[in-house]
This record gives sequence, structure tokens and C-alpha cells, in this order.
Amino acid sequence: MSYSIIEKNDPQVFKALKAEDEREENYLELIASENMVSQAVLEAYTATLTNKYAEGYPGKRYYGGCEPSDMIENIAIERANKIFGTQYANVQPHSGAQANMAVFLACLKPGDTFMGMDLAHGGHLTHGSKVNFSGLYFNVVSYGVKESDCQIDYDGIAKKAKEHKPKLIVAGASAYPRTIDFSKFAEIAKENGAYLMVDMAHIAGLVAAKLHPSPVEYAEFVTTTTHKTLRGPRGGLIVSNDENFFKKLNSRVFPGVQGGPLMHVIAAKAVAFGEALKDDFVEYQKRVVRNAKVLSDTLLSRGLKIVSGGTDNHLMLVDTFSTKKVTGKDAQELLESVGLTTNKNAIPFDPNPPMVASGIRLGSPALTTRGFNEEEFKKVGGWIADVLENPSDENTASRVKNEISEICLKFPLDRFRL
Ligand code: DSN
Repeated sequence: MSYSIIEKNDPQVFKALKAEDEREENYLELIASENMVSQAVLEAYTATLTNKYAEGYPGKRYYGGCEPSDMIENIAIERANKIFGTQYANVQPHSGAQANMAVFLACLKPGDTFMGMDLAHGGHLTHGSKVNFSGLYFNVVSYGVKESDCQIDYDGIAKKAKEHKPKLIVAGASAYPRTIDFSKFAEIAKENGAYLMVDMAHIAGLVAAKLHPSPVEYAEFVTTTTHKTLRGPRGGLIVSNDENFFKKLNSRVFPGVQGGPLMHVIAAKAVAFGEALKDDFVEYQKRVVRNAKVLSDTLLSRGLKIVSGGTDNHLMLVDTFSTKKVTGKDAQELLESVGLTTNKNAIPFDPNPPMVASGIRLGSPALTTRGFNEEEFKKVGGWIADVLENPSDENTASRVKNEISEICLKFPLDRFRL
């Protein structure tokens, strides 16, 4: 990126911005929730629309001068609906958390009961964590995965739903590597008179490319972030086909949980949605899934344990503790020291506390954007195994670091290519 004016006027900020550019260029990004946006998305993100207040919705704003804002928001809405086959899209949520909050406020009252996946089993903060609004203001009944295979315990969910009669069931996860059966969730919700919300944040790109079943026909509410597999700017989105809630959802986003929308971010969402409607986006998502499998198979072949035995989507959870006696925290630090960015992650039934954790979460979206294919993902798997097998061997670390530097040069982050 060029920051020529900042470089001149504000060297302190320039230094930090440049450091991030260099980090993205010189490290291999394996955090499953991250991706690299195109130059077109970045351009929209820096548009003058950041100056504009546009509280309200297209055609019904509280401020003058909103015609360009209306144009851009309508384009984003239209494209989001086209991608997911919906009639309603709200592109204003600043984040996935705010999209989720708006849905909760649209169908729950404080103190109502809802069910969500336990954070410790791969769920998300906003699905009922005690320290989040979802756990602070609502009565949460958590569900999880089975100890036998670490896959979602649908029978357990059905049992809990019958017992607790939640008003809402939330499906979706932040660290779940398997296909989610939305039809089962819908069946359970229906049997118990509950609404179903699917937070598809992690898999939205796969859903868009029809590589994961869509939740739209099963859930009253579907939320997502726009920056993970969907490869847009950091932000949130709600889509729905249940017309009973369209008005309510709008009023819960604004004025319910937000004031002025971030119009420049909505512009960047519109650009990213346009990219997601192109054929090569489907090809990209196919590579994301294929590359994740290759990485998981490579690690398995090197004796590492993969939670649930593999992956159906873009991510995997590697149990570094039971096989290599390396905690997630140490694994993250070791890998970062050679140029691989990952995050420590609790594994289901984790014997270690969350800040230490027994595993790492790996994802293929960002490196697939960078141009990596099967051959490169095999190498990445090999490097991870080499480092975890020899955590205190400086020769291994230095060899892997050199090889990673070489591959970074071979695959420059060419945002214009996207
Ligand atoms: N923090 C995100 C993730 O890493 O999955 C979820 O919002």
C-alpha cells in the first residue's frame, strides 16, 4: 500500500501501517477467520463516504445529501440477496456481533432462554458466553459436541430443547470443522416452538459458492461477518426470507443497536459482494476446501491429531497437546517465530485453560487467496509438523524460517490480481 501523505505528516502512524503491510507479506496467514481483500475492496474502504452520516435506510434517512449513500446501500443489499437467495438483507451491522445482537433484540426479551453452542466446544462469544451481552441479558442453555467424535450432538440438542423450551436456537460456530446439518436444527427448533438463527460467519463464502448447505431455507435469521471466507471488509450482515421480521430487523439494527452506518464499509461490502457473484469466486472457494483437506491430511500423516479426524470446510483444529506435548499457546508462539501466523484454540473437553489451550486452529482462506495450492499446503503442513516435533531445535526452526521467507517471495501479495 502507498501511504505517502501519512508518511510525510504522521511518521508514527506510518510506521505501524507499514509494519502491518510487511507482516502480511512476510508471514503465512493461517488464522481461519482472516482473509486478504482485493485492491478494489480496499479502495472502496477508503472512499469519502466515511464522511457521511446516513442514519436510517435508503429513501428514509435522517440527513440530507444521502443520495450516493442510498445508491451504494441499495447495490450492497441487492447483491447480498442475489448471493444468498434472500429477499431481505441488512448490510449495516458494523460487525457480526452487532448483527447477532440485532437478531436477539428482534425475537427475545431480556431474561428469555436461548440455546447456543458452547464457546469451549467451538461456539462464539455472542452465542451465550457469560461475559458477553448474550450471556449477560439472556438465559443461556449451551450445547456442544460429542466426546466420542467431536461432532455436534444433535440428540443432546433435541433433549435440551425439549427440557428448556428455548425461544431461539442459535446454530453456527467459530471453530467447527464439519458440515452443519441445518435441517436437523430446524426440525428441533420447530418441534419446540423456537426460532432458528444461523450465524454462518465462518462458512459464508462456502455457502455463497454452494459448497456448504445454505441455512437460508431453514432459519428465520441468518447472520454473518463479511470478512472471513466471504473475503470482504470487516463487517456484519443479516439476511432472511421470513417477511414477518424484515421491519423488526431493520429497526433493531438501527436505532436498536447502532447509530450511523459506516457507508464506506458498506461500499466495500458492495464491491466484495460483486466479486462473490463472479465465477472465479466459486473456483476460489473450491480451492479453499481442497487446500484445507490437504493441510489436514498432511498433519494427520505426520502423527498430529486433528479434532473430529479431519475437515469438511476451510478450517481444522489441531490437538498439539495430546500428540506432541506442546500446548496451543506454545505452538502458536513457536509457529509465529518461523513465520506462520495461527491462533491457539481450545479443543473440546480441553484439559488446559483457554489462555493456554491444547490446540491451534488453522484455516486455508488467506493463503488460498495468496495463490497457494495443494503443493504449497503440503509444504505448510510439513513445516508445522517439523516445528512441533522439534520445538527446541534451532536448526529446524532456522531451516523452516528460510523456506518460509523463500515462499513468501515466490507468492507476493498481489492485491490487484484479485
Ligand atoms: N473472532 C472470530 C474468529 O476468529 O473466529 C469470530 O468472531
